[in-house]
Parts: sequence; structure tokens; C-alpha cells
Amino acid sequence: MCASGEEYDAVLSFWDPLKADPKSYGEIVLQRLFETKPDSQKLFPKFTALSKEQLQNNPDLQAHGGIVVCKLTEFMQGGGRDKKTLKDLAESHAKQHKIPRIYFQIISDVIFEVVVEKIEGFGTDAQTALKNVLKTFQTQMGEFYDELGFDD
Ligand code: CUP
Repeated sequence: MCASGEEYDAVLSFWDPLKADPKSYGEIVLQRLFETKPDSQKLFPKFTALSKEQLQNNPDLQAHGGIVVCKLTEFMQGGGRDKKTLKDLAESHAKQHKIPRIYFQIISDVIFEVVVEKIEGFGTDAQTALKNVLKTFQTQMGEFYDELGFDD
């Protein structure tokens, strides 16, 4: 199901901490992702060889994590209609990084888990809304992957 306008607003009403500090939350998401799905660490060459210790306070990891959170924020603020952001993101992740789309599902699950754990007030309605927003984000990324002819 596609997320509705109210669902973007419901999530955004709790989103200020992430907006204020995208790098820290993004860092937590990527660290959690690499911990739960170690093979995902190999997707980005600059993260492949890093030990768990080296993943702490890593500027590259914080920078990429910040991108993840900021892009998702932009997507919600645009009510899911801003195609340009998604298209650029799909292009870099398909052509440059070659990230199979299954990982978008995996990182979405991690984002959900981290947000619900770290952000105060995320009740069941906001949780459902966040799930739908992430699903829509992921689906639209998949559509651009299709357009680009990237099959993985
Ligand atoms: O932004 C970015 O960077 C992305 C995000 C997303 C997408 C889809 C869905 C959700 C989110 N990314 Cu990059 C992703 C990923 C990474 O980084 C890693 C691994 C996997 C995935």
C-alpha cells in the first residue's frame, strides 16, 4: 500500500530528532545493519575492510548514514512526490554501488527498528505510518531500478 499524506505527517511529527542529527542516527542504522547482516558491509568498498572498532566514529560511515536519513526526510517532506531525489538515489545505488534491491528491504527494517527504539512517542499509529512510508520509498526505488534496467 502507498503511504497517504497523513502518514507522512504522522511520521514527520516525531522526526525532529533525526532531522536535527541525521549523521548520528544514520550511523546507528548502518552499524546495526552491518551487525545484523554482515554481508551488507561488503556492498560499499570503503566499509568492507573496517573492523567493528573502526566503524565507531567513522566519518565515512557517518556521512553515508547522514545521506540515508536526509534523503528519507526529503522524501517525506515532499509527500512522496519528489521523484528527482529518488531517481538520483536509485541511479547512484544501481550504477555506482550496484546494491541489489533486497538490501532496501533489509535497511528499511533496520531503520524501522532503530527509530522505534530511539525516538520517544512512536506509538502504534506512527509505527504503521512509518512502515508504509518505508515501503513506498522502497517500491519507488525499485521502479527506478526497473527503468534503469538494473535487475538485481
Ligand atoms: O540513501 C541511501 O544511501 C540508501 C537508503 C535507502 C534506500 C532504500 C530504502 C531505504 C533506504 N541506501 Cu545507501 C541504502 C543502502 C545502503 O546505503 C547500504 C546497504 C543497503 C542499502
